[in-house]
Amino acid sequence: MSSIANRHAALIDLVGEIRFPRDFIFGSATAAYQIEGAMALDGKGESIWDRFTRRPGVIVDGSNGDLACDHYHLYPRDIALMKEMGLRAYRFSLSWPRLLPQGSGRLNQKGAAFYDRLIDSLLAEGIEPFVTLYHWDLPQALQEKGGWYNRDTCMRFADYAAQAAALFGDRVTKWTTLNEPWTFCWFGHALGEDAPGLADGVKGGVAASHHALLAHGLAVPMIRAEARGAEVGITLDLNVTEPATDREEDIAAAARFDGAQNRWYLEAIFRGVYPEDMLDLYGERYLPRIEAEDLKAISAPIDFLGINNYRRSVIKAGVDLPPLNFERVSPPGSDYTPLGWEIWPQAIEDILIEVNDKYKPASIYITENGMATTQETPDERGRIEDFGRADYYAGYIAKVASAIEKGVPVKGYFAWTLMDNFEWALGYTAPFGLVHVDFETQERRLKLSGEIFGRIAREAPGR
Ligand code: PSG
Repeated sequence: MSSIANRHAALIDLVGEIRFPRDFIFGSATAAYQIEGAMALDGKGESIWDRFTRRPGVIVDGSNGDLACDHYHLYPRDIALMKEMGLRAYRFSLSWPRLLPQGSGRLNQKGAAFYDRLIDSLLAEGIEPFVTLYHWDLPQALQEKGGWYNRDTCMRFADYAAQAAALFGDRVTKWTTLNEPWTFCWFGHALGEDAPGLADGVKGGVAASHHALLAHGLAVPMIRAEARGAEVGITLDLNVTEPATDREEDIAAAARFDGAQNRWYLEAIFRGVYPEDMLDLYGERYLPRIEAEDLKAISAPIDFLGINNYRRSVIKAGVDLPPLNFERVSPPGSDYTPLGWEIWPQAIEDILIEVNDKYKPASIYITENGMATTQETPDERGRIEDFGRADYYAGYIAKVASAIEKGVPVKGYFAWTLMDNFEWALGYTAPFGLVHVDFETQERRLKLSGEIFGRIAREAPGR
């Protein structure tokens, strides 16, 4: 046997041992700005990503999401690919400025009609829609009024959530308010690497985070009121966080990083408090105005927690983002993706167990997990043999199964991502797809990882 055939056989053996409960749901995930294109079509308003990508030098390949995967037109092809893999659910986001071009006020009927077509086509194929309301494309009109620094954005978000729930709640039962508040608040407002491109340090990250959480909390009851039987949740990117050494200053730095990335959101949502150590650390210098009733709203009960997980965080004391003063460490001896993200499947089981032990969410979905490669081109047989990604999925999914066996109520798993797409500041240089996209021709092609993931999705539940 050739070594490729050997690797293939080893993968099939590994996949053949993965078992899930019969009702476990496998799906794929995307986000509006990363795939839709149709940037200014049919009345869509401008988003902060439309604006940000026009700044010279911020996107590594100078690209943007103007066309992306042209999913706005090619969605039937994309649904056919999900069907071919045997996926039972699809997590996608609604573009707020496609529905409400100014962020509030007049509804754009043509935008709503697009999501009607998408949702109806999914349901016709037996694929359950999981809707995310905010995957980072804030209407530019709201940014002009302060965006996530302005408490009014929280009310605008709750109104938008209510309108979306009224439009689609007759067919959609799974609703997620925000995708990864930590990422868009900190990368967009503290570091300036994502839209809206503000480099305001910790003060910016914390202010945006508080308002994003408040927006979530205000939206939860609105969605329930408009969409009968809705199940509502939020997606957080959570990483187990470990100190690089057992030196006291590294342990303290890891606790600060864990406080900023994980506990700030988890404690607020599940316990209605911000962590004491973080309030002390931030103090008046870095904290926004927090009203007495904010944390009550933020801790509105949710039906599920979405977890995005890619890696663990290994942290030592450093100089990044004072007063967090940390540095991320890449442990020697591990394998890394081309983005430098450690491949450490145990991390997904560890975070599931930790979150379940501490916060007891009613149920959990893995809403994203996956890996980037460098750009891939089909081989002479026209195939993309992305063994690295296929191994990654088999390894991580086996650890999710292990968490379930230990009692963690994980109900579904979504691969990031259905197809190669616009990877934010990395443009089109970091493909994450189960499906290859040729951006010259918009041709789609299932990769080996898509075949393997499809096999897991079809065969592992109920094995
Ligand atoms: C997730 C994890 C890290 C950075 C960024 C993200 N990390 O471990 O350093 S963003 C997240 C997002 C989605 C992206 C995807 C891959 O929700 O839109 O395309 O992950 O970066």
